[in-house]
Amino acid sequence: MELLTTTTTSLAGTAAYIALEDRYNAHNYHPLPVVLERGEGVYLWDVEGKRYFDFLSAYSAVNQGHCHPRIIQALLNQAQRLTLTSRAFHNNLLGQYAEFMCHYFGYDRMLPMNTGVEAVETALKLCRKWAYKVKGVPEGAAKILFVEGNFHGRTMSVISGSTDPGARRGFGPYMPGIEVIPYNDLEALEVALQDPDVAGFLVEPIQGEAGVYVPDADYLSRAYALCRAHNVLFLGDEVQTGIARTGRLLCCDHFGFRPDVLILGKAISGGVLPVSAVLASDEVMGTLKPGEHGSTFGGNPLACAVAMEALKVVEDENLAANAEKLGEIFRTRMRALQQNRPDVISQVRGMGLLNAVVIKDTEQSATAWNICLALAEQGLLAKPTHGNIIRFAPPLVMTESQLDDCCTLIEKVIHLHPPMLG
Ligand code: IF1
Repeated sequence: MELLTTTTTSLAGTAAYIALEDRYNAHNYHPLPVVLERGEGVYLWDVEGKRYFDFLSAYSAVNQGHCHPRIIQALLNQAQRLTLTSRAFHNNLLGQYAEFMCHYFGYDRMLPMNTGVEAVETALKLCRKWAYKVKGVPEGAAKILFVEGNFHGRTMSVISGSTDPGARRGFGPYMPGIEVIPYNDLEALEVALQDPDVAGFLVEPIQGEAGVYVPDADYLSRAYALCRAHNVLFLGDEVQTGIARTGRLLCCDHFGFRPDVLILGKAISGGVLPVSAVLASDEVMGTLKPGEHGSTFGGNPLACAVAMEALKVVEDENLAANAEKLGEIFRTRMRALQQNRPDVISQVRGMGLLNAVVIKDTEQSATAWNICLALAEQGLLAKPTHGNIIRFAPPLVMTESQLDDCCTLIEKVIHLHPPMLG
């Protein structure tokens, strides 16, 4: 592994791109100072031709690897035929896609949307409709449980249930009918479920943005059983944990159940274009009548073609099994590194190839950020979340040899880190 260094000339190129974005784009992110222009498989190249291993995968949207040839070919073929009709008319792919999705994930019906948060909003609306038309909750009184530390997107409804000040502050007034309970706490859930107006329980199987928090082994299955016992819909947000990321097709598969309402996004399309979906039973999906919900691009032929190919790739290339195998190797290497440098690393956690290394510092410290800068210098891209937690989530097509090289890079950067006191 040759040591990759940023030459002085690249600063001019990179800096110019960053300056242009800084001048004209909203400052709603704080990216690493890297300007990317090409991706292929597990690799990204910046504008100076420097190559990186991608350990963020666009927040788990590029599970199949960047620009997967089969997915790109599906995009190109369909793009030259028909991209969008709106749902005012039928198109020849939506029925095939809906059938494919229902068989692939094991549900009666699918509702196609575009972004992950639109799918979450769709699930919330379905849950309320179901509450009034099936469960018998008085109109306007339905409650939906969220958990502390959640992340479900950036719209007003979901930030109304957020406990992250940065995601929520200054956007009031908030959506009513949302109750937040502690995560990974069955007692708190059981108490909340005593309220007959509770219609749904929204949860990520693993909390990604919060810092890859994996709940107790029996939390999700027992939470599901409690929801069933109280006639409450379990709304599983698998936007980030789904599509083989955690070592099974769905993270809930590790725990032996399927959510009443399954929420998917990101890697459904392999990161090629925004595709999301909600899957549920006839009873739940049947509460929606024509004209009550939709979107301009939801279920467009281009998305249908791309998503079917992207999901076939997941199956054909055994990406879940690969994620399971490589995830074990990664956590073993990182835990050995933690033993070696307990002053720098306080914890390693995750499932499959959704992992986090917690840096032994405060959320406000720049240590994790500086480690990510050093990793970028070495040709590996990762980014901290909530200050001191570095998320490591490469595309699921990574080989064992590539993962070995990446672990060596991470070990090198941590070993070079000065001793941390305290
Ligand atoms: C950002 C991370 C954040 C999600 C889950 C729904 C959505 C997401 C579990 C909404 C989106 C993205 C959004 C992006 C950064 C990234 C993210 F966790 F993946 F890292 F923010 F938490 N449910 N996650 O993770 O999907 O509407 O974005 O398609 O907003 O900063 P979306």
